[in-house]
Parts: sequence; structure tokens; C-alpha cells
Amino acid sequence: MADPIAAGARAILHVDMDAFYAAVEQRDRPELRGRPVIVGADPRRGHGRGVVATASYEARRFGVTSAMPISQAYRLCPKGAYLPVDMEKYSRVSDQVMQTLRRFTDLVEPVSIDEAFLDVTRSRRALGEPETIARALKEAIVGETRLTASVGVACSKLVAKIASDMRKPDGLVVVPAGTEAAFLAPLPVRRLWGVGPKLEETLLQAGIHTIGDLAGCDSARLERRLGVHGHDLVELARGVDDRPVRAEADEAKSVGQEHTFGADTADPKVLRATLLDLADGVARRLRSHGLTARTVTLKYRDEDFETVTRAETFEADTHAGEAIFKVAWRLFAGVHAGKRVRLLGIYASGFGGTPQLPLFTEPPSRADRVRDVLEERFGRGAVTGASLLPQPGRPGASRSRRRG
Ligand code: TTP
Ligand code: MG
Repeated sequence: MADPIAAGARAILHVDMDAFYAAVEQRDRPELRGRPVIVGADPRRGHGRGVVATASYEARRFGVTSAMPISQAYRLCPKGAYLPVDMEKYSRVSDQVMQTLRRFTDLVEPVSIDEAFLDVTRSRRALGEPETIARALKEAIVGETRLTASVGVACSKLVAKIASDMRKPDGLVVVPAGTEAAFLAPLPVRRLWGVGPKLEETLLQAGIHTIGDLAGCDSARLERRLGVHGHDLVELARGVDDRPVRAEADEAKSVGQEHTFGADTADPKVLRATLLDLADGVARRLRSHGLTARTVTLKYRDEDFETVTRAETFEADTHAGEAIFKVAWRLFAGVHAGKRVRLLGIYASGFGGTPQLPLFTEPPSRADRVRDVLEERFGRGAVTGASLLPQPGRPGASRSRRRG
């Protein structure tokens, strides 16, 4: 393989488990190995209802994909094994995977139930070149879980994420420093973080098809013509992405509470009542520690396991449940697009008198700025989901967790 990441540059790994739910089922039920397996069926409702959470690679050959209605999957692949989602089990395996990753560095940022970023820049002296670390990590995951993962290695999150997806399953792709732009150039613009369906359409209409086309654009002209934040978008297309890997430990600097619904729900009354409860709980916890907070963060995970966090800072410190609820509700209204909700969480930080905590007050990264600007211009949904853009905070894979 090509030369490893240059000394001095960051070494970022993106790890993504292969056909995660289906692979867990095939591991636990040997009779399913080598067979098309579709996870997402609701056994109470037969094949007619529900959507595909994931399909084994054998089932993908029939054209079955995530988010497809089960009825359609069944037409494409009638001989497949259709299984219900066993979230408890997958969450347990997810925790095990994340634990394994933490043996390689403290800087592990889980992004969804089956993927995480690692910054191994400082592990290099002890563990070797990033590619060596990536191989060891893949072996460790197989050793611990008997499951395979695909890994991308690069100097940035953006490129590592795209790389991990290039040779699935069981893939390993290293993008050496300095070759990012060439690596990205032939890919369609939609693969770039920040380019959702609407922006993709706009770019295609302007004759910009590949990331390479975009990288070659004059950012000022792009900005004038499309109104997007041309400079940052072009930088991303050239592979320049300075977002740091944020470790979970950051959350310890906040007081928070989460709730995972027994069954995903879109009932506004239930959602509102839950946020009220959470806000009260957080306020109580602040008061019991003699703290006030400046920033409220909402964590929102939908039925597809997409996780977003949004934060807002008060004018003045508070430890009042009502004030925390008001902000959380506003943030909720900004992210909730009507899907069923799996988890809600509220965190309070920036504690009374002390300087603001870095977790929520760092200037937004280039990627975050692009997202904001694109959303302003094209509306919500213009930008791809949290899976490509971990937000500040910890969009992790854990189940309900209480702290404070
Ligand atoms: P992914 O990593 O997107 O998919 P995957 O692991 O099944 O397959 P791949 O090899 O392409 O990575 O998602 C991880 C898990 O999240 C997946 O196994 C099931 C769940 N999921 C859903 O429930 N709904 C969805 O729409 C998607 C995309 C995933
Ligand atoms: Mg996966």
C-alpha cells in the first residue's frame, strides 16, 4: 500500500461495522451464514409492514437496501430470512466494539451504533504506522466480537469516512497525506459531507458532477451563483477538513439526563412531557450540586438512529427547569421533522461563574459553518444527516444513561 500518513499530520481512522445488525444475527445463528438476511421485519405484522434496517451482503445482491419497505424487500428476495430488530443485543455488541477501539487511543468518538472516529496521531510511537494500527484494530474487533469492520485511514474525518466505505465489507483503505484531492476527485458530489439532495441538484444543474469539479471551482463565483459558502465547500472538496475527533470524556463536563423510549414515538404530547421531565431532572441535579448553567444541549436520536445535538447559550446562568425546558423545546422544534423519536437527552454546561467550557464554545469548525450556511440557504434537509457530521457533544451509541 502507498506511503502512510506523513509524520506530523493527523492520523484519523473511521471504523464502520459491516452489515452490522445482519452480521450479528449471522454470527449468532450459523444456519443464516451465507444466506440473505434482512433485519427490520416486524414478526407481529408479517412481511407487509416496516422498513429494512439493514440487509446482509448476500441480500444486497438482490437489491435490498436499508430504509426500503419490507414488502418491497420481500418481492426482491422472497427466500431471505426476515428477522426483527433486537436493539438490546446490537447495543451490547456496539458497547463491546467501542471498548475495543478505546484500547488503541483515548480519542474515540462514536458517531452511530456501529461507527466511530479515532485519532491515533499520538498512538503512533507505541503502536506503529496508522495502517498497522488499522490492521491491528480490525483483528482486535474480529477477536472480540467475531464481526468484521471496514476502516478508512486519512488525515481528516471527511476523507477517513469516505475511505472506510470504499471497500466494504472487511475493507481497509489508506489515503496518504497529500493525495486527498486526487482520491476525492472522481467521486460524485453527493459523497461530500454537506451536500444533500437539494444542493446536489443545484450543483448538477450548474454542471458540477464530481468532487473534482467542485474542487476546481472558483469559490467566489460559486458563492455568487449558488449563494452557498463557496470557500468552505471548495476547501472540503479539496480534502481540507480540520474537525477534531471529540472523545466521549468531554461530556463529563456537563450535567445531563437521557431517555430512551420503549417504543419509538412521534406523539407530540409524549415528546413534550419527556422533555419537561428531563429539564426538571437536569435542573434538580444542577441545584443539588450548587451549580448554574449557561448552555443547554439537546440530544435527539430518531428511529433510524441518526443522532443530532444542538446547543443554545443563555444570556444569564440558570438552574430553573422552566428555562431549560424552553430552550430544549426550541432546539427540539428545530430538529424534529416528524420522524419517530428513539431517544431524547438534555445536557446543561458552562457552569456558573467559571469560564465557558470548550465543548460548547469552540468556534464552529469549517464543516459546521458550511452546514449552517447551507441550511440557512437551502433549508433543513439540504445537508446530509448526523452520520457524516458528528456534532459537538457525544452522538454516541449508548443506551439510556444518567449522570451528574
Ligand atoms: P450502516 O453502517 O449504515 O449499515 P450496515 O452496518 O448495516 O452496513 P454497511 O456494511 O454498509 O456499513 O448502519 C449501521 C446499522 O444501523 C445497520 O446495521 C442497521 C441500522 N440502520 C437502520 O436501522 N436504518 C437505516 O436506515 C440505516 C442506514 C442503518
Ligand atoms: Mg456499518
